Amino acid sequence: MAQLIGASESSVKRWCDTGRIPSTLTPGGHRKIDVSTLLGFVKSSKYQLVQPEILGIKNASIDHSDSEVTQQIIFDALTSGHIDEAFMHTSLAFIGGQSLPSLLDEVITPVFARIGDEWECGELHVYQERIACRNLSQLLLRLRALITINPHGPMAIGGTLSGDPYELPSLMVELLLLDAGWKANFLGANLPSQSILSAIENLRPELIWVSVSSIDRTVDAFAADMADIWEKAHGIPVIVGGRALNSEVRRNIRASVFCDNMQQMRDCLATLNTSARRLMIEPKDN
Ligand code: B12
Repeated sequence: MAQLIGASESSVKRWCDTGRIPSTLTPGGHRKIDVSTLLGFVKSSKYQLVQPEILGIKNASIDHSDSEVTQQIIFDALTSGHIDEAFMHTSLAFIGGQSLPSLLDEVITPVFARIGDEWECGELHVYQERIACRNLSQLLLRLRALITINPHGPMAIGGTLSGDPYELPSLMVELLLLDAGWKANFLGANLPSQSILSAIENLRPELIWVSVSSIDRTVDAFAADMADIWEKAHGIPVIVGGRALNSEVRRNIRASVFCDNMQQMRDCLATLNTSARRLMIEPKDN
């Protein structure tokens, strides 16, 4: 670690011994630091990775500020099941200064659009798409080690409604909210609206998100579920986003705000902190 970040070995040992860097002792008495912990330390300190090749991953020294290059590497790593490599490169881009919304919108989401396109043309097997999805879920969970979690933050809950199996957007929203200081809780995909209503009652969130990638019924039936959520939310912001939100759906459902991507969500959260209750937007025909 000392060589990796250009610090002295005695400093690293001291940080371990004082608990600044969480570590464990091996039976032989060596201090052992988890890679995620190490990357989290670098992200929150003034240190940089001066010799990233020590991490032992392929192409560690590439320019991670070039989204297309990072996309290609993450695409290869995720579809071939190399989760550690995908995690390291995503972390290196994040540590290098790329914001979380930009990383999610401009690197990871295009990787999945490409996975979908290649699957559609038969260039990628279904199993590769499944592996990539599973790996991305793990990667998003592991990225939590690189952000500062506020255990006392306001509660946010969300997920997708029945008929919508898409989990990845909500995992992204959850991570983004955690990074913004919220105590975020992804309830799950494919949830009956009744279950979301129970969660609102039991968990008393201060924000609700609904991701909408696929609607398997009429817009009216979907809008009725959203109206129940809106009513139960009783003034709490309801943020809705996702690929299936075409203009007809938007016209018919109640939401505080519609977001097309993570950057818009981050902007919206910044507004909410100061004026949570002033963001309410009624459907256009009301
Ligand atoms: C993974 C995947 C699946 C997985 C999902 C697994 C899982 N556990 O999540 C499974 C296997 C379920 C699946 C199934 C199907 N899929 Co699919 N799938 C995909 C794929 C490859 C990635 C989707 C994804 O998660 N992307 C990453 C997310 C983060 O990107 P995103 O959805 O664009 O989200 C961004 C914004 O929309 C926004 N956002 C989204 N939600 C929210 C919420 C909030 C609050 C906010 C603020 C923002 C926000 O922010 C995100 C970041 O910018 C896409 C390809 C693609 N273009 O995305 C195809 C794709 C969507 N699938 C497709 C198809 C055809 C299907 C199936 C019909 C296949 C089949 N024959 O069974 C089924 C339909 C299932 C259903 N009921 O709808 C097509 C859809 C074509 C179309 N025109 O509708 C696509 C486009 C692939 C393709 N190129 O053909 N799929």
